[in-house]
Amino acid sequence: MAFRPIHAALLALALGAAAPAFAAPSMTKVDVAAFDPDKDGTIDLKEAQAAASAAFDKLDPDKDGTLDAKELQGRMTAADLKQFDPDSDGTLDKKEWLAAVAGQFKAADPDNDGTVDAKELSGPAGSALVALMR
Ligand SMILES: [Ca+2]
Ligand SMILES: [Ca+2]
Ligand SMILES: [Ca+2]
Repeated sequence: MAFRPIHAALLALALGAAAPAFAAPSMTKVDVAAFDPDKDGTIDLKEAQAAASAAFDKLDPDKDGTLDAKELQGRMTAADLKQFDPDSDGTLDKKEWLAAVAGQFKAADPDNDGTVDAKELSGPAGSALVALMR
């Protein structure tokens, strides 16, 4: 998978107001806390999918229940869109979207403990996951 992390600077600005609960000077500005409603310092799949579900609704202004390449706004490459579109209709419905999130979550969790921590979130796979959650 090759999600392109975009608008990282903008996101960092947007998240600037949320004070992190921990000191992590070397990590990316993307903050676990932004996706961590239970505040345990990590993102579990449920939290990731809840955030991604909200992102889906935000990205689907025509509310037809699917995201096309335009609505995805570069969060996913054309190749990835193809990969996560098993019915090949050129769009992602919410089920396909959440399956893509689950796949990316797994990629962002190399230690396989079922959570994405700050360090994992700051890696390339973590950044790609963020692209689906914001
Ligand atoms: Ca959590
Ligand atoms: Ca589809
Ligand atoms: Ca982990």
